[in-house]
Amino acid sequence: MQLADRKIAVIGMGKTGIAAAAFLGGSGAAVVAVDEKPRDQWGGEFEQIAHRPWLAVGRYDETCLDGVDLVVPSPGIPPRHPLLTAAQQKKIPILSEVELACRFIRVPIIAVTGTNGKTTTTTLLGEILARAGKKVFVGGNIGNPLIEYAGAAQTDDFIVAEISSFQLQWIESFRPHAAILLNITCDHVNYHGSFEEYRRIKGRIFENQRENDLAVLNAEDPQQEGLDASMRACVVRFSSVRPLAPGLCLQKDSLVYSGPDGTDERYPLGMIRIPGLHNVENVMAAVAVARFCGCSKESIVEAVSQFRGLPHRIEFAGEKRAVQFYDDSKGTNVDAVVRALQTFSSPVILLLGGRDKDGNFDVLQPMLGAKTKQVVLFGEARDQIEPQLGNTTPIAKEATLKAAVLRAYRDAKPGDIVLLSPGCASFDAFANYRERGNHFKEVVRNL
Ligand code: UMA
Repeated sequence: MQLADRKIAVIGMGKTGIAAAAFLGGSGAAVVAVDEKPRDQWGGEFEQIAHRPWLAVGRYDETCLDGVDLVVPSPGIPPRHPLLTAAQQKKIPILSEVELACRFIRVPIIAVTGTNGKTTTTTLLGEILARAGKKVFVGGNIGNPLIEYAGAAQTDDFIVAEISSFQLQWIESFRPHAAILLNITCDHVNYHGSFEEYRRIKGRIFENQRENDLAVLNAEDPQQEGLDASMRACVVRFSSVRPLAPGLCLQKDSLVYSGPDGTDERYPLGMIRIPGLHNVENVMAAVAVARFCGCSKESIVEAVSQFRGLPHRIEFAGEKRAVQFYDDSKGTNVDAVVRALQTFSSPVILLLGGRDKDGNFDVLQPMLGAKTKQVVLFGEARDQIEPQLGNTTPIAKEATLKAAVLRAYRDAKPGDIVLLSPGCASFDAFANYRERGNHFKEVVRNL
Protein backbone atom coordinates (compact mmCIF):
# COMPACT_ATOMS: atom_id res chain seq x y z
CA MET A 1 0.00 0.00 0.00
CA GLN A 2 1.39 3.34 -1.08
CA LEU A 3 1.25 6.07 1.59
CA ALA A 4 3.75 8.64 0.33
CA ASP A 5 2.13 11.80 -1.00
CA ARG A 6 -1.37 10.76 0.03
CA LYS A 7 -3.55 13.05 2.12
CA ILE A 8 -5.18 11.12 4.96
CA ALA A 9 -7.71 12.28 7.55
CA VAL A 10 -7.37 10.66 10.97
CA ILE A 11 -10.49 11.08 13.09
CA GLY A 12 -10.10 10.97 16.87
CA MET A 13 -6.86 11.90 18.60
CA GLY A 14 -6.85 9.27 21.34
CA LYS A 15 -4.31 6.45 21.53
CA THR A 16 -5.25 5.01 18.14
CA GLY A 17 -5.48 8.27 16.22
CA ILE A 18 -2.13 9.57 17.48
CA ALA A 19 -0.37 6.27 16.72
CA ALA A 20 -1.99 6.07 13.27
CA ALA A 21 -1.05 9.67 12.47
CA ALA A 22 2.57 9.05 13.55
CA PHE A 23 2.81 5.97 11.33
CA LEU A 24 1.17 7.62 8.32
CA GLY A 25 3.21 10.81 8.62
CA GLY A 26 6.39 8.80 9.09
CA SER A 27 5.53 6.91 5.88
CA GLY A 28 5.32 10.07 3.81
CA ALA A 29 1.60 10.90 3.99
CA ALA A 30 0.13 14.31 4.78
CA VAL A 31 -2.12 13.88 7.81
CA VAL A 32 -5.18 15.92 8.76
CA ALA A 33 -5.93 15.36 12.45
CA VAL A 34 -9.38 16.05 13.87
CA ASP A 35 -11.23 15.45 17.12
CA GLU A 36 -14.49 16.59 18.64
CA LYS A 37 -12.51 17.92 21.60
CA PRO A 38 -10.75 21.27 21.29
CA ARG A 39 -7.08 21.01 20.29
CA ASP A 40 -5.79 21.98 23.76
CA GLN A 41 -7.44 18.85 25.21
CA TRP A 42 -5.77 16.32 22.93
CA GLY A 43 -3.34 15.23 25.61
CA GLY A 44 0.40 15.04 26.09
CA GLU A 45 1.03 12.27 23.57
CA PHE A 46 -0.24 14.46 20.76
CA GLU A 47 2.53 17.00 21.50
CA GLN A 48 5.05 14.45 20.20
CA ILE A 49 3.64 14.83 16.69
CA ALA A 50 2.01 18.28 16.94
CA HIS A 51 4.80 20.16 15.15
CA ARG A 52 5.72 17.66 12.45
CA PRO A 53 5.65 19.19 8.96
CA TRP A 54 3.29 16.49 7.68
CA LEU A 55 0.58 17.25 10.26
CA ALA A 56 -2.29 19.70 9.93
CA VAL A 57 -5.03 20.17 12.49
CA GLY A 58 -8.38 20.11 10.68
CA ARG A 59 -11.82 21.37 11.65
CA TYR A 60 -14.26 18.81 13.03
CA ASP A 61 -16.60 19.14 10.08
CA GLU A 62 -16.75 18.10 6.42
CA THR A 63 -13.99 20.55 5.44
CA CYS A 64 -11.49 18.14 7.00
CA LEU A 65 -12.22 15.80 4.09
CA ASP A 66 -11.21 18.32 1.41
CA GLY A 67 -8.65 16.76 -0.92
CA VAL A 68 -8.39 13.68 1.30
CA ASP A 69 -8.00 10.26 -0.33
CA LEU A 70 -8.27 8.01 2.76
CA VAL A 71 -10.00 8.27 6.15
CA VAL A 72 -8.78 6.39 9.25
CA PRO A 73 -11.36 6.63 12.04
CA SER A 74 -10.52 5.75 15.64
CA PRO A 75 -12.46 2.75 16.99
CA GLY A 76 -14.67 4.98 19.16
CA ILE A 77 -16.09 6.81 16.11
CA PRO A 78 -19.46 5.14 15.45
CA PRO A 79 -20.02 3.85 11.89
CA ARG A 80 -22.89 6.25 11.22
CA HIS A 81 -20.91 9.29 12.38
CA PRO A 82 -21.62 12.31 10.10
CA LEU A 83 -17.96 12.57 9.03
CA LEU A 84 -17.90 8.92 7.96
CA THR A 85 -21.21 9.28 6.15
CA ALA A 86 -19.80 12.33 4.36
CA ALA A 87 -16.64 10.39 3.45
CA GLN A 88 -18.75 7.59 2.00
CA GLN A 89 -20.82 10.07 0.00
CA LYS A 90 -17.60 11.53 -1.40
CA LYS A 91 -16.40 7.97 -2.16
CA ILE A 92 -13.34 8.38 0.07
CA PRO A 93 -12.17 4.94 1.30
CA ILE A 94 -12.35 4.32 5.05
CA LEU A 95 -9.96 1.87 6.74
CA SER A 96 -9.76 0.97 10.40
CA GLU A 97 -6.42 1.26 12.15
CA VAL A 98 -6.29 -2.55 12.40
CA GLU A 99 -6.78 -2.89 8.63
CA LEU A 100 -4.08 -0.31 8.00
CA ALA A 101 -1.71 -2.02 10.44
CA CYS A 102 -2.17 -5.52 9.02
CA ARG A 103 -1.15 -4.29 5.58
CA PHE A 104 2.29 -3.52 6.99
CA ILE A 105 2.67 -6.33 9.54
CA ARG A 106 4.58 -9.43 8.49
CA VAL A 107 4.34 -11.35 11.79
CA PRO A 108 1.42 -13.86 12.09
CA ILE A 109 -1.47 -12.40 14.06
CA ILE A 110 -3.56 -14.31 16.58
CA ALA A 111 -6.79 -12.37 17.04
CA VAL A 112 -9.09 -12.71 20.04
CA THR A 113 -12.60 -11.32 20.01
CA GLY A 114 -15.89 -11.89 21.85
CA THR A 115 -18.19 -9.87 24.06
CA ASN A 116 -16.51 -11.02 27.27
CA GLY A 117 -13.16 -12.59 28.14
CA LYS A 118 -11.09 -10.97 25.37
CA THR A 119 -8.50 -9.33 27.56
CA THR A 120 -8.06 -12.32 29.85
CA THR A 121 -7.66 -14.73 26.92
CA THR A 122 -5.32 -12.40 25.04
CA THR A 123 -3.11 -11.93 28.09
CA LEU A 124 -3.09 -15.63 28.92
CA LEU A 125 -2.20 -16.59 25.34
CA GLY A 126 0.66 -14.11 25.39
CA GLU A 127 1.95 -15.73 28.58
CA ILE A 128 1.62 -19.27 27.23
CA LEU A 129 3.48 -18.40 24.02
CA ALA A 130 6.24 -16.67 25.98
CA ARG A 131 6.51 -19.64 28.35
CA ALA A 132 6.88 -21.88 25.29
CA GLY A 133 9.87 -19.80 24.21
CA LYS A 134 8.15 -17.81 21.45
CA LYS A 135 8.77 -14.11 21.00
CA VAL A 136 5.43 -12.42 21.26
CA PHE A 137 3.88 -8.94 21.10
CA VAL A 138 0.54 -8.47 22.87
CA GLY A 139 -1.58 -5.55 21.70
CA GLY A 140 -4.70 -4.22 20.04
CA ASN A 141 -7.79 -3.25 22.04
CA ILE A 142 -5.90 -4.28 25.18
CA GLY A 143 -4.14 -0.92 24.98
CA ASN A 144 -1.30 -0.84 22.40
CA PRO A 145 -2.62 -0.01 18.95
CA LEU A 146 -1.36 -2.50 16.35
CA ILE A 147 -0.30 0.35 14.09
CA GLU A 148 2.56 1.05 16.52
CA TYR A 149 3.89 -2.40 15.69
CA ALA A 150 3.60 -1.78 11.94
CA GLY A 151 6.36 0.81 12.24
CA ALA A 152 8.57 -1.29 14.55
CA ALA A 153 11.30 -3.87 13.84
CA GLN A 154 8.80 -6.80 13.78
CA THR A 155 11.12 -9.46 15.17
CA ASP A 156 8.49 -11.48 17.05
CA ASP A 157 7.19 -14.96 16.23
CA PHE A 158 3.57 -13.99 16.92
CA ILE A 159 1.32 -11.06 17.69
CA VAL A 160 -1.58 -11.73 20.04
CA ALA A 161 -4.18 -9.03 19.41
CA GLU A 162 -7.34 -8.30 21.32
CA ILE A 163 -9.77 -7.15 18.64
CA SER A 164 -13.00 -5.29 19.40
CA SER A 165 -16.06 -5.07 17.18
CA PHE A 166 -15.21 -1.38 16.73
CA GLN A 167 -11.89 -2.36 15.17
CA LEU A 168 -13.49 -4.89 12.82
CA GLN A 169 -15.86 -2.25 11.47
CA TRP A 170 -13.70 -1.00 8.61
CA ILE A 171 -11.52 -3.99 7.73
CA GLU A 172 -11.01 -5.33 4.20
CA SER A 173 -8.12 -7.80 4.15
CA PHE A 174 -7.37 -8.36 7.87
CA ARG A 175 -6.48 -12.04 8.06
CA PRO A 176 -5.48 -13.48 11.43
CA HIS A 177 -3.53 -16.74 11.30
CA ALA A 178 -5.62 -17.89 14.26
CA ALA A 179 -8.82 -16.25 15.46
CA ILE A 180 -10.93 -16.88 18.55
CA LEU A 181 -14.57 -15.86 18.94
CA LEU A 182 -15.29 -16.46 22.63
CA ASN A 183 -18.96 -15.49 22.82
CA ILE A 184 -21.47 -13.02 21.44
CA THR A 185 -24.02 -11.47 23.76
CA CYS A 186 -25.78 -8.14 23.79
CA ASP A 187 -23.33 -5.21 23.91
CA HIS A 188 -22.50 -1.97 22.06
CA VAL A 189 -25.95 -1.90 20.45
CA ASN A 190 -26.05 1.90 20.52
CA TYR A 191 -22.73 1.98 18.62
CA HIS A 192 -23.53 -0.61 15.95
CA GLY A 193 -27.22 0.22 15.59
CA SER A 194 -28.54 -3.28 16.33
CA PHE A 195 -27.53 -6.54 17.94
CA GLU A 196 -27.71 -8.27 14.55
CA GLU A 197 -25.16 -5.82 13.14
CA TYR A 198 -22.87 -6.29 16.17
CA ARG A 199 -23.05 -10.05 15.64
CA ARG A 200 -22.32 -9.71 11.92
CA ILE A 201 -19.30 -7.50 12.58
CA LYS A 202 -17.89 -9.95 15.15
CA GLY A 203 -18.05 -12.73 12.54
CA ARG A 204 -15.91 -10.66 10.18
CA ILE A 205 -12.82 -11.73 12.14
CA PHE A 206 -12.84 -14.97 10.08
CA GLU A 207 -13.74 -13.61 6.65
CA ASN A 208 -10.25 -13.48 5.13
CA GLN A 209 -8.86 -16.63 6.74
CA ARG A 210 -7.62 -19.46 4.51
CA GLU A 211 -7.26 -23.23 4.81
CA ASN A 212 -4.04 -23.15 6.83
CA ASP A 213 -5.49 -20.74 9.42
CA LEU A 214 -7.34 -21.68 12.61
CA ALA A 215 -10.79 -20.55 13.75
CA VAL A 216 -11.82 -21.27 17.35
CA LEU A 217 -15.55 -21.20 18.07
CA ASN A 218 -17.73 -21.66 21.15
CA ALA A 219 -19.96 -24.69 20.48
CA GLU A 220 -22.48 -23.55 23.11
CA ASP A 221 -23.03 -20.06 21.78
CA PRO A 222 -26.28 -19.95 19.76
CA GLN A 223 -25.13 -16.70 18.14
CA GLN A 224 -22.23 -18.54 16.49
CA GLU A 225 -24.42 -21.16 14.82
CA GLY A 226 -23.96 -21.26 11.07
CA LEU A 227 -20.92 -18.99 11.17
CA ASP A 228 -18.65 -21.77 9.92
CA ALA A 229 -20.70 -22.28 6.73
CA SER A 230 -18.66 -19.70 4.85
CA MET A 231 -15.34 -20.33 6.63
CA ARG A 232 -12.21 -21.56 4.90
CA ALA A 233 -10.11 -21.94 8.06
CA CYS A 234 -9.73 -25.15 10.05
CA VAL A 235 -12.40 -24.94 12.79
CA VAL A 236 -11.92 -26.10 16.40
CA ARG A 237 -14.82 -25.81 18.85
CA PHE A 238 -14.90 -25.81 22.64
CA SER A 239 -17.68 -26.65 25.07
CA SER A 240 -17.79 -26.37 28.85
CA VAL A 241 -21.01 -28.36 29.16
CA ARG A 242 -20.87 -31.48 26.96
CA PRO A 243 -18.41 -33.93 25.39
CA LEU A 244 -16.97 -32.77 22.10
CA ALA A 245 -14.67 -34.66 19.74
CA PRO A 246 -12.84 -33.32 17.93
CA GLY A 247 -12.59 -30.19 20.05
CA LEU A 248 -12.10 -29.15 23.66
CA CYS A 249 -14.39 -30.11 26.52
CA LEU A 250 -14.52 -30.93 30.23
CA GLN A 251 -14.39 -34.48 31.55
CA LYS A 252 -14.55 -34.72 35.35
CA ASP A 253 -11.36 -33.05 36.58
CA SER A 254 -9.73 -32.68 33.17
CA LEU A 255 -9.86 -30.43 30.21
CA VAL A 256 -9.66 -32.72 27.19
CA TYR A 257 -8.40 -31.71 23.77
CA SER A 258 -9.44 -34.29 21.16
CA GLY A 259 -7.52 -33.85 17.95
CA PRO A 260 -8.98 -34.57 14.50
CA ASP A 261 -6.84 -37.76 14.41
CA GLY A 262 -8.71 -39.18 17.42
CA THR A 263 -5.93 -38.58 19.98
CA ASP A 264 -6.84 -37.14 23.37
CA GLU A 265 -4.68 -34.75 25.39
CA ARG A 266 -5.65 -34.16 29.02
CA TYR A 267 -4.97 -31.05 31.09
CA PRO A 268 -5.69 -30.98 34.84
CA LEU A 269 -8.59 -28.66 35.63
CA GLY A 270 -6.74 -27.70 38.82
CA MET A 271 -4.22 -25.75 36.72
CA ILE A 272 -6.88 -23.03 36.25
CA ARG A 273 -6.63 -20.60 39.18
CA ILE A 274 -9.01 -17.95 37.88
CA PRO A 275 -12.64 -18.32 39.00
CA GLY A 276 -15.73 -19.23 36.96
CA LEU A 277 -16.78 -21.50 34.12
CA HIS A 278 -16.32 -18.62 31.70
CA ASN A 279 -12.62 -18.67 32.53
CA VAL A 280 -12.48 -22.42 31.80
CA GLU A 281 -13.83 -21.50 28.35
CA ASN A 282 -11.20 -18.79 27.96
CA VAL A 283 -8.49 -21.33 28.82
CA MET A 284 -9.92 -23.87 26.35
CA ALA A 285 -9.77 -21.34 23.53
CA ALA A 286 -6.21 -20.39 24.49
CA VAL A 287 -5.15 -24.06 24.59
CA ALA A 288 -6.52 -24.65 21.07
CA VAL A 289 -4.47 -21.77 19.68
CA ALA A 290 -1.38 -22.54 21.74
CA ARG A 291 -1.25 -26.11 20.39
CA PHE A 292 -1.81 -24.79 16.85
CA CYS A 293 1.18 -22.47 17.35
CA GLY A 294 3.40 -25.34 18.47
CA CYS A 295 3.45 -24.76 22.26
CA SER A 296 4.11 -27.88 24.32
CA LYS A 297 1.54 -29.27 26.74
CA GLU A 298 4.02 -28.66 29.60
CA SER A 299 4.46 -24.98 28.80
CA ILE A 300 0.67 -24.57 28.60
CA VAL A 301 0.16 -26.20 32.02
CA GLU A 302 2.92 -24.08 33.59
CA ALA A 303 1.64 -20.79 32.16
CA VAL A 304 -2.01 -21.45 33.00
CA SER A 305 -1.09 -22.54 36.55
CA GLN A 306 0.75 -19.28 37.14
CA PHE A 307 -1.90 -17.04 35.66
CA ARG A 308 -3.81 -15.17 38.36
CA GLY A 309 -6.14 -13.10 36.18
CA LEU A 310 -6.43 -9.37 35.60
CA PRO A 311 -7.52 -6.43 37.72
CA HIS A 312 -11.22 -5.49 37.74
CA ARG A 313 -12.36 -8.91 36.48
CA ILE A 314 -13.96 -10.62 39.47
CA GLU A 315 -10.90 -9.51 41.42
CA PHE A 316 -10.83 -10.10 45.17
CA ALA A 317 -10.85 -6.60 46.65
CA GLY A 318 -10.71 -7.29 50.40
CA GLU A 319 -12.57 -8.65 53.38
CA LYS A 320 -14.19 -6.74 56.27
CA ARG A 321 -16.19 -8.35 59.11
CA ALA A 322 -16.05 -11.64 57.14
CA VAL A 323 -17.78 -9.95 54.18
CA GLN A 324 -15.81 -10.43 50.97
CA PHE A 325 -15.67 -7.74 48.28
CA TYR A 326 -15.09 -8.42 44.59
CA ASP A 327 -14.31 -5.88 41.89
CA ASP A 328 -15.76 -6.77 38.47
CA SER A 329 -15.78 -3.20 37.16
CA LYS A 330 -14.88 -4.56 33.70
CA GLY A 331 -18.30 -6.26 33.72
CA THR A 332 -19.89 -3.54 31.60
CA ASN A 333 -22.65 -5.60 30.00
CA VAL A 334 -25.42 -7.85 31.28
CA ASP A 335 -23.79 -11.09 30.17
CA ALA A 336 -20.70 -10.24 32.23
CA VAL A 337 -22.96 -9.83 35.28
CA VAL A 338 -24.45 -13.29 34.65
CA ARG A 339 -20.97 -14.79 34.44
CA ALA A 340 -19.83 -13.04 37.61
CA LEU A 341 -22.92 -14.20 39.56
CA GLN A 342 -22.39 -17.78 38.35
CA THR A 343 -18.96 -17.72 39.99
CA PHE A 344 -20.30 -17.45 43.55
CA SER A 345 -22.16 -19.92 45.73
CA SER A 346 -22.47 -17.62 48.81
CA PRO A 347 -25.23 -14.97 48.93
CA VAL A 348 -24.31 -11.92 46.85
CA ILE A 349 -25.15 -8.26 47.30
CA LEU A 350 -24.84 -7.03 43.74
CA LEU A 351 -23.87 -3.44 42.90
CA LEU A 352 -25.32 -2.63 39.49
CA GLY A 353 -25.38 0.65 37.58
CA GLY A 354 -23.51 3.39 35.77
CA ARG A 355 -24.28 4.51 32.21
CA ASP A 356 -26.70 2.20 30.42
CA LYS A 357 -25.67 0.82 27.02
CA ASP A 358 -29.21 -0.35 26.13
CA GLY A 359 -28.56 -3.51 28.11
CA ASN A 360 -31.40 -5.98 28.57
CA PHE A 361 -31.46 -6.39 32.37
CA ASP A 362 -34.63 -8.56 32.26
CA VAL A 363 -32.45 -11.58 31.59
CA LEU A 364 -30.99 -11.27 35.11
CA GLN A 365 -34.36 -11.95 36.76
CA PRO A 366 -34.11 -15.76 37.09
CA MET A 367 -30.62 -15.51 38.61
CA LEU A 368 -31.35 -12.72 41.04
CA GLY A 369 -33.72 -14.77 43.21
CA ALA A 370 -31.28 -17.68 43.37
CA LYS A 371 -27.98 -15.85 43.74
CA THR A 372 -28.50 -12.44 45.31
CA LYS A 373 -29.82 -11.34 48.69
CA GLN A 374 -30.01 -7.74 47.50
CA VAL A 375 -29.26 -5.52 44.51
CA VAL A 376 -28.02 -1.99 45.11
CA LEU A 377 -28.51 0.17 42.01
CA PHE A 378 -26.34 3.25 41.60
CA GLY A 379 -25.42 5.93 39.07
CA GLU A 380 -27.18 7.43 36.09
CA ALA A 381 -29.05 4.27 34.99
CA ARG A 382 -30.47 3.28 38.39
CA ASP A 383 -34.07 4.29 37.68
CA GLN A 384 -33.94 2.79 34.18
CA ILE A 385 -32.71 -0.59 35.44
CA GLU A 386 -35.05 -0.93 38.43
CA PRO A 387 -38.27 -1.93 36.58
CA GLN A 388 -36.36 -4.55 34.57
CA LEU A 389 -35.26 -6.55 37.62
CA GLY A 390 -38.65 -7.91 38.74
CA ASN A 391 -39.33 -8.62 42.41
CA THR A 392 -37.35 -11.76 43.21
CA THR A 393 -34.78 -9.86 45.28
CA PRO A 394 -34.86 -6.66 47.40
CA ILE A 395 -33.65 -3.60 45.51
CA ALA A 396 -32.08 -0.46 46.98
CA LYS A 397 -31.00 2.67 45.13
CA GLU A 398 -28.11 5.05 45.80
CA ALA A 399 -26.83 7.98 43.74
CA THR A 400 -23.14 7.08 43.81
CA LEU A 401 -20.98 3.98 43.82
CA LYS A 402 -19.54 5.00 47.20
CA ALA A 403 -23.01 5.26 48.75
CA ALA A 404 -23.87 1.87 47.21
CA VAL A 405 -20.82 0.23 48.81
CA LEU A 406 -21.63 1.74 52.21
CA ARG A 407 -25.22 0.56 51.92
CA ALA A 408 -24.16 -2.96 50.93
CA TYR A 409 -21.68 -3.14 53.80
CA ARG A 410 -24.34 -2.01 56.27
CA ASP A 411 -26.78 -4.67 55.07
CA ALA A 412 -24.25 -7.53 54.68
CA LYS A 413 -23.88 -10.43 57.14
CA PRO A 414 -20.64 -12.37 57.70
CA GLY A 415 -20.17 -14.83 54.81
CA ASP A 416 -21.85 -12.57 52.24
CA ILE A 417 -20.20 -11.39 49.04
CA VAL A 418 -20.41 -7.79 47.88
CA LEU A 419 -19.90 -7.81 44.12
CA LEU A 420 -19.43 -4.76 41.92
CA SER A 421 -20.46 -6.08 38.51
CA PRO A 422 -22.14 -2.98 37.11
CA GLY A 423 -23.44 -4.21 33.74
CA CYS A 424 -23.05 -0.63 32.52
CA ALA A 425 -20.37 1.72 31.23
CA SER A 426 -18.57 3.87 33.78
CA PHE A 427 -18.71 7.18 31.92
CA ASP A 428 -21.50 8.72 34.02
CA ALA A 429 -19.04 9.25 36.88
CA PHE A 430 -15.58 7.92 35.89
CA ALA A 431 -13.06 8.22 33.05
CA ASN A 432 -13.15 4.44 32.50
CA TYR A 433 -13.82 1.09 34.19
CA ARG A 434 -10.34 1.05 35.77
CA GLU A 435 -10.96 4.33 37.58
CA ARG A 436 -14.34 2.97 38.75
CA GLY A 437 -12.76 -0.27 40.00
CA ASN A 438 -9.96 1.57 41.79
CA HIS A 439 -12.50 3.86 43.45
CA PHE A 440 -14.47 0.80 44.59
CA LYS A 441 -11.33 -0.76 46.09
CA GLU A 442 -10.44 2.46 47.85
CA VAL A 443 -13.91 2.74 49.40
CA VAL A 444 -13.62 -0.90 50.53
CA ARG A 445 -10.16 -0.26 52.05
CA ASN A 446 -11.54 2.69 54.01
CA LEU A 447 -14.59 0.88 55.41
N1 UMA B 1 -13.84 11.10 19.46
C1 UMA B 1 -14.32 11.98 18.50
N2 UMA B 1 -15.59 11.79 18.05
C2 UMA B 1 -16.40 10.77 18.48
C3 UMA B 1 -15.88 9.87 19.45
C4 UMA B 1 -14.60 10.07 19.91
O1 UMA B 1 -13.61 12.91 18.09
O2 UMA B 1 -17.52 10.66 18.00
C5 UMA B 1 -12.47 11.30 19.97
C6 UMA B 1 -12.41 11.53 21.46
O3 UMA B 1 -12.58 12.89 21.78
C7 UMA B 1 -11.01 11.05 21.81
C8 UMA B 1 -10.73 10.00 20.74
O4 UMA B 1 -11.74 10.11 19.74
O5 UMA B 1 -10.03 12.05 21.75
C9 UMA B 1 -10.80 8.64 21.39
O6 UMA B 1 -10.73 7.62 20.43
P1 UMA B 1 -11.24 6.18 20.80
O7 UMA B 1 -12.52 6.27 21.57
O8 UMA B 1 -11.26 5.35 19.59
O9 UMA B 1 -10.15 5.71 21.87
P2 UMA B 1 -8.60 5.36 21.77
O10 UMA B 1 -7.91 6.16 22.81
O11 UMA B 1 -8.08 5.44 20.40
O12 UMA B 1 -8.65 3.85 22.30
C10 UMA B 1 -9.05 2.83 21.41
C11 UMA B 1 -10.00 1.87 22.13
N3 UMA B 1 -11.18 2.62 22.56
C12 UMA B 1 -12.40 2.32 22.10
O13 UMA B 1 -12.61 1.41 21.34
C13 UMA B 1 -13.54 3.16 22.60
C14 UMA B 1 -9.31 1.26 23.33
O14 UMA B 1 -10.18 0.25 23.86
C15 UMA B 1 -8.05 0.56 22.88
O15 UMA B 1 -7.34 0.08 24.01
C16 UMA B 1 -7.17 1.51 22.10
O16 UMA B 1 -7.90 2.10 21.00
C17 UMA B 1 -5.95 0.80 21.48
O17 UMA B 1 -6.33 -0.12 20.52
C18 UMA B 1 -10.86 0.56 25.08
C19 UMA B 1 -12.32 0.15 24.99
O18 UMA B 1 -13.11 0.56 25.82
C20 UMA B 1 -10.22 -0.20 26.24
N4 UMA B 1 -12.71 -0.68 24.01
C21 UMA B 1 -14.07 -1.16 23.88
C22 UMA B 1 -14.29 -2.39 24.75
O19 UMA B 1 -13.31 -3.06 25.10
O20 UMA B 1 -15.47 -2.70 25.03
C23 UMA B 1 -14.32 -1.58 22.42
